[in-house]
Formats: sequence, structure tokens, C-alpha cells
Amino acid sequence: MTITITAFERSPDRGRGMARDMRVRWALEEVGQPYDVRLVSFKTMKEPAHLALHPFGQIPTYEEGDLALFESGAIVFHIAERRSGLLPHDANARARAITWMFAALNTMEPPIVDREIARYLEGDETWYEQRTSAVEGRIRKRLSELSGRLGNADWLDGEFSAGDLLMVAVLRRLAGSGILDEYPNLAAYITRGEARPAYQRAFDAQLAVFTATTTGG
Ligand code: GTB
Repeated sequence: MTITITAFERSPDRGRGMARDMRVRWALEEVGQPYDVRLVSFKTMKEPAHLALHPFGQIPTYEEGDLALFESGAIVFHIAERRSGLLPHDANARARAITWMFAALNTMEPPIVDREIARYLEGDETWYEQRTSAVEGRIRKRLSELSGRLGNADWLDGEFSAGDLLMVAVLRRLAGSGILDEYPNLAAYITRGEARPAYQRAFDAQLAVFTATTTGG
């Protein structure tokens, strides 16, 4: 059955793989599942056809036969549940991997997103510096705790899992901030994730969209 996901026609990140279709592409590549991509503009995302797939008018979405999903975490979970390669078979190990998926999205990602919102939308506010400092303090607290848990391990709990996939995808959003330099084991963890062939295929695919839309090729 054909799987179709949606992604930005013109991603504001200029092909750096920061938009959330990247984590879905990566999951599909990890399990060896081919997929199609429907590119959408910001205008198209707010029109009824897309809103029927995604109530908040965003990307990514996922269509497979008569199933339509939104929310990148739910999509990655669906892929991981239906195909092997992203969740352990042992029931307890599987539950722990799922816990790391939630930790990436519910504990690590919110302050990282808050920092981006401050940078891009609140830069002119008088309280911007104070806000950024507070948000970065919260990010550092979480990174420090995560760094302590990861220690010298390659992955968060044994073999690479969907928990690592989402965690690496979330931590990558700090690239260029300098903050990750303070946590060498987390920086190495991200590098390990990015070195996976499935990651590279996913990254190249989303970069090709940017290249095609900017060069007209
Ligand atoms: N919780 C949802 C999920 O996980 O799927 C959040 C989805 C979401 O935020 N989608 C964004 C979107 O569609 C794209 S990923 N935004 C358009 C809109 O809301 O109108 C967020 C994103 C966008 C751009 C960059 N960037 O340029 O670096 C990074 C992340």
C-alpha cells in the first residue's frame, strides 16, 4: 500500500532537516518502507483538503490506504509498531523505548521550541533577553539530566530505537546554538544518529526538495 506524507514545499530551514517531516522520513527509511511525498505551501496547509487530514493545518501528515494520521510522534509510533526495526520485541524493553519517545517530545522538545519561538517571534520584545536566558536555563537542566543518563552508552536503552530517533531529531534543533558543545556525549549521540544510513537517505531526500525549489531543477 502506498504511503504518502506531507512536507513543506519551501521549508524555512532551507533544507537543514529541522521540520518535522524529517523524523517521519527517517523512521520510514529505518524500516525500509518506500513513501511518496506531497509538498504543500503554507496557503495549501490552511485549506479544507489539508485541514481534513490535519486539524491544525500543519505538516507532517501520513496517509496509508484509508488511514490518515497527523502528529509526528504518533506517525513514528505507528510506523514503529507496524514494521520491525524501531521497537524491541521484548515487552519491557519496548515499553521503555516508547517512554523515551514521549520523553523526547514531552520533556525535551517543549523548552527547545520555546527558545525558537522567542528567537523568531519575540526578538523585539523588551523582555526578550530575560526570557531567552530563562528558557536556555530550562534547556540546560534537561540536557544535563539526559547527558547523565546517557553516559557513555551509544543509545538510550540498548539498541537504537524510535526513542533515539525522536530524541536525536529533537536535540538537532539546538544545532548552531552552541549549547550542545557543553554536553560532549550528547553531541556525539546526535552525530551517531546522523551517521545512520537511514538518516542520511531521509536528509538527502528533504534537501533535494529545497534544492529543486530554489534552483527550479
Ligand atoms: N506537534 C506537531 C507534530 O509533531 O507533528 C507539530 C507540527 C508542526 O509544528 N509543524 C510545523 C508546521 O506545519 C512544521 S515543523 N508549521 C506551519 C504552521 O503551523 O502553519 C516545525 C518547524 C518549522 C520550521 C523549522 N525551521 O525552519 O527550522 C523547524 C521546525
